[in-house]
Amino acid sequence: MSLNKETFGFATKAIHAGEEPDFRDGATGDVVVPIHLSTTFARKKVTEPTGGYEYTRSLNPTRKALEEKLAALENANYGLAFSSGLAAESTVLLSLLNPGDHIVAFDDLYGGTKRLFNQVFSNFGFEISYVDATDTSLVENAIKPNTKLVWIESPSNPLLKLSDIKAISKITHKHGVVLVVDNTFLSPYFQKPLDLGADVVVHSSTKYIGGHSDVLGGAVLLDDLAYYERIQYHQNAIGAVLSPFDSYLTLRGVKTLAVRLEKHQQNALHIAEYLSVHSKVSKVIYPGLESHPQHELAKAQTTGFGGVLSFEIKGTIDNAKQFLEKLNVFALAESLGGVESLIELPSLMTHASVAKEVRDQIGITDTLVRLSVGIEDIEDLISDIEQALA
Ligand code: P1T
Repeated sequence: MSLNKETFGFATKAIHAGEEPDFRDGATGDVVVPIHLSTTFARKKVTEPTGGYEYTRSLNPTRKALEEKLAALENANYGLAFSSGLAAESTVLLSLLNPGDHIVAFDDLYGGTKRLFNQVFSNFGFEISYVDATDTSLVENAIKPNTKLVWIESPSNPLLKLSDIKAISKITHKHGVVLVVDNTFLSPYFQKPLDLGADVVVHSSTKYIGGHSDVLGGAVLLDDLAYYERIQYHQNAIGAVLSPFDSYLTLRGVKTLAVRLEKHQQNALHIAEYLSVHSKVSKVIYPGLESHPQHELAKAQTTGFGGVLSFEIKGTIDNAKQFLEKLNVFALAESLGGVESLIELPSLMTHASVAKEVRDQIGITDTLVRLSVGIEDIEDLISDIEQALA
């Protein structure tokens, strides 16, 4: 079977891309790509690696299948799979920047990404400015002669703020700056940043792509050959690669991305509407609600709103803690994007590494709660929230 990446639908690509059965002589025709655990690959001639494979850090058949599948899903020419989202991010930064270069970043980002920028890369001479990227003009105003990269999440973590990817990409292209979009929250099923003008997409594949909270991983997807070669070179040189077994788990998970995300979104919208009229809730943030300030942008640049929502509970941080600890179906845990519902308090958990003044300034209050809505029965999720809020 030969797969035409251009004409197949998303769900077909999620199942088949990168995993065409091998019918060569002596091959078995596996429908599912095998887990190639071998760390090294024998060759008959000194200068001729077998099938291009030498050593698993450089290239592994199971990881390659995943990289091809993820590239097909993001409409990208190239894909690379890493041992975590942060490993993917670090490798992109090390590949595309030099000390002295300046990054313009969205002020609302995953706490671990901010920690990577502020506590690690800033020590090596990288300069970082944070702006509210919901306002495209603030992004342009922050660009300086040494700016090399703009880094955004859309929707952002945990405030679900959107950036206009197409408008920002016009600005970055005008200034010769690389636009990186972290597409973790929507996955390529709901948003394709490369089609909107971004240069590089990164993912924590730990989340929706893996989908089952059992595999840590990251991915980089892009169209530009020169950038791809630089990032691939660094991926091998640094060694932050996804293992063959984790590649297999991710391949297995991503096949159901389309059906999972439809259900995540259906449940999330239901809960967002339920919370919007609850007397103990002061504010609900979900791009699928008309009350979201960027609902129209969400409709224009995405094909769905995702499964994550945040809300503010009335009262104090102790009320918020009590609520979180009373839930039975929602697990009180960091992370998102798995089939099971998770709940957390960003100020004390995922964004605890962001300074309190910064959290206050951007709106991560002590009573802001983030939900990753799973694909359980909606009645059970609502009953759980209802009893805990009561
Ligand atoms: O955890 P890791 O696979 O290294 O990915 C980091 C990362 C990158 N980008 C975004 C948008 C993320 O949300 C994350 C990880 N986030 C969580 C663990 C969390 O609970 O928000």
